Amino acid sequence: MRKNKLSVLPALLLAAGALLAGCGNKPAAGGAGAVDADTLSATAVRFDADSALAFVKRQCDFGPRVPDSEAHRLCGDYIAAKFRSYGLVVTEQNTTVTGWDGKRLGCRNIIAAYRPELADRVIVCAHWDSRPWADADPDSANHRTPVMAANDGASGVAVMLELARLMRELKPAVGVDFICFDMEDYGAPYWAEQTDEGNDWCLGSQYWSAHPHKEGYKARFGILLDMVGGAGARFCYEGFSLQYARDVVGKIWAAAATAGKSEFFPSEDGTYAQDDHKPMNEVAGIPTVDIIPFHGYGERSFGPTWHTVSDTPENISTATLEAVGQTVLQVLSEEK
Ligand code: AHN
Ligand code: ZN
Repeated sequence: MRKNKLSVLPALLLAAGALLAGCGNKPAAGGAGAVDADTLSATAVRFDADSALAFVKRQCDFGPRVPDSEAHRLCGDYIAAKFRSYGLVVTEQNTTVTGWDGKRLGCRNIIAAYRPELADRVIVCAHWDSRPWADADPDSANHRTPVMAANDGASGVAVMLELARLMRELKPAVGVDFICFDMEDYGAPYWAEQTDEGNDWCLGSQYWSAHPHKEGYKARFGILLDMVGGAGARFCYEGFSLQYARDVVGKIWAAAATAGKSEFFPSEDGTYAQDDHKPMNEVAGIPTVDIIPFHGYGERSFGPTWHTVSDTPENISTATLEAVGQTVLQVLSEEK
């Protein structure tokens, strides 16, 4: 049986309210920091999903960005240069980590700051590495083939690059740190005989959370973008996000409503994801929400292309990129 660190159980811990309501929790309506969508106006700044799609393709043109590969090095250079071209200040963290397989590998986090001089900051983040093993592919002959990671990697970075391009137009009142985490997806494949409680995933964010790029670093909250370009994606409430950052969930889903994107952001519970937001919440203490698709409980919870060789640019939807990008723009426009 394949190991899956995804909990396939319904969100039992969150069930009290859900049972009463008969369906998912609705923190946007009832949470402590609930925001009334009707009282806020939609930003006039438009997220350009064609531009974001071009950023997805550009990353994939390097090939799968697996650790310790030339594609990984060159794509990291590309991402850093692109953020700099939009006037952001780029800091890199380069360290060495040990993978589940005992390999010592270079780990490179790339942080791009919009207005680094401001004390009030918001984080937008995503992982930029590709999984070296397509171990959820329907064809077992592909299980040791790298994932192209158009959705599971490039999509989050692409949305961040497009947001960075729009910063001079949006002019948010807060500073924004775009963090590209390395080695999220180096978790042990099912054939590895190890039980590391899931600590073999999210290596870059574990490192950053224990060693932020600036002394005494603080942020109001974080938004993690994971697989934000899949066709048919619906972004439901992720369990750890509700547990650690319920008010931020309310803020984001209300912003989605203001932006007219509620079809992509239904007020429903999803599942728990062992993702980069976990160390950000638990170790760095920054309330951070995971925007991650929910395609129902089970093996294909994150969508049909997850950890398969079909995670390619042809399967990216500009409608999904736009829904997420416009929603995050809306959130940033509302921070005062
Ligand atoms: C699981 O919870 C199995 N995965 C969420 C982290 C992840 C892997 N995101 C992308 N790939
Ligand atoms: Zn993955």
